[in-house]
Amino acid sequence: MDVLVQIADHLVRGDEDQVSELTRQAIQQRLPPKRILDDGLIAGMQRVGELFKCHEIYLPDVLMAAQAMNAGLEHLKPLLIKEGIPTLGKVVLGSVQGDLHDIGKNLVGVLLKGAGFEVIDLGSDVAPERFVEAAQTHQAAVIGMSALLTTTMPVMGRVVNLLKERGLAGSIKTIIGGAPVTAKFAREIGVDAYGYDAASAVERVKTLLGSNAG
Ligand code: B1M
Repeated sequence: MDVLVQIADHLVRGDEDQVSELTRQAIQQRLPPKRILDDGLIAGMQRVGELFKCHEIYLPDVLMAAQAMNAGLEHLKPLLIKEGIPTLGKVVLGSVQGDLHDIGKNLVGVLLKGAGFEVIDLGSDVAPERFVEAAQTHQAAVIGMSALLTTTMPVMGRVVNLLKERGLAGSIKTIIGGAPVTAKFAREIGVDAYGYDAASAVERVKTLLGSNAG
């Protein structure tokens, strides 16, 4: 069986050791890291989401799948980061308040670092004030926010409002993403950019900083 199909299958079963070993094998077979990520790990996690939604698996299973995903990601991270060029700018990154999902946010961080950005990762469950204060302290050009729950998406708007209240909306740019987040929602709350996936987030941040310089 194809190694990527096996990675996805073992991820669904939450088998951390197998996912780790198979990811290592896929790298040894010289499969492109992006393919291992998309067609192995992310494909498996997608299926986990579907099974969870229709109550065929439960929260502990999802947690085990997340651990298996992280085990695979550990092998891929160095390849995705490659040799980052010295910093293109600083990005403060986090999952918004109330949201503990961090796998997608971590991937965005890995690819941003790989593209040469310095990433200040605030982790998950990050309050609006923390985003804004960290961006000021680190003199970051961009705040990146991730949300996986429809209930936590409104926190993103609170960060935008806080930046406006403090007169920072022009100098600190914002980008959002996460499974339930859409370009329409991004426009509605007035962020500067929306990233559909981790790779497009990097492109958007580059554009944001390019337009900043101009
Ligand atoms: Co939860 N969960 N979860 N969960 N979980 C979802 C999100 C859900 C859709 C599952 C479902 O019902 N089908 C559902 C949300 C429903 C909704 O709001 N509409 C859900 C729920 C309900 C919950 C709980 C409430 C369950 C409960 O307790 N009853 C609970 C909430 C906890 C909390 O946050 N307060 C919960 C808990 C958990 C775990 C802790 C068990 C675990 C998270 C572990 C962790 O992250 N450390 C978990 C997981 C793993 C999932 C699913 C299965 C997978 C998420 C994931 O990691 N995907 C998820 C179902 C799904 O999304 N299919 C689900 C892989 C990841 C690479 O993709 O994060 O989308 P993603 O990131 C992508 C893009 O979205 C984008 O790039 C990434 C790479 O391409 N992106 C950005 C992400 N952030 C970005 C930021 C950017 C730009 C792009 O710019 C800054």
